[in-house]
Amino acid sequence: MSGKRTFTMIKPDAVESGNIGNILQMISNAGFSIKAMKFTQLSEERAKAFYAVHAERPFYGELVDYMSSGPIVAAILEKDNAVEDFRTLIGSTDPAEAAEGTIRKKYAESKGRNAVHGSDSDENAQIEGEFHFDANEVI
Ligand code: DAT
Ligand code: MG
Repeated sequence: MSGKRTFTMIKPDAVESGNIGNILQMISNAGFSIKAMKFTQLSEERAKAFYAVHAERPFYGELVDYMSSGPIVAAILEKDNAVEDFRTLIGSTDPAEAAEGTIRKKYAESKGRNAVHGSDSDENAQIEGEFHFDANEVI
């Protein structure tokens, strides 16, 4: 049985391009409800920790610099089959490969600056949500 919650970030490129509202509208239209949300900025240390699973990848330094370069919106979302359905809504990592109508197809600039994060498993949704929110900040 798949879980009901996932974790997302609207990344610095999408905040900078003025698309917070458009992306939240797409998330709402797709049937997700917001259980926690904050406008914040990751320090370099926090970005390193969040993406520690990618520490050995060649793009890690670039990813950490980018994700700490400007404000983000972090949120916990709820819907049946949340993790899988949210990955479908955001589309492929590289917007050039993302399906029509997906958030990344519409708003991402590149594979690195790709507008949104979506958790890849129920376990990571839990871990990533707890990284950003204390229990009393979650509905
Ligand atoms: P996703 O965000 O689709 O789960 P991922 O977990 O493989 O993708 O990678 C995490 C982030 O790292 C991704 O959103 C953008 C960045 N990234 C991945 N592959 C990259 C690459 N080849 N070049 C630059 N950035 C990359
Ligand atoms: Mg991922």
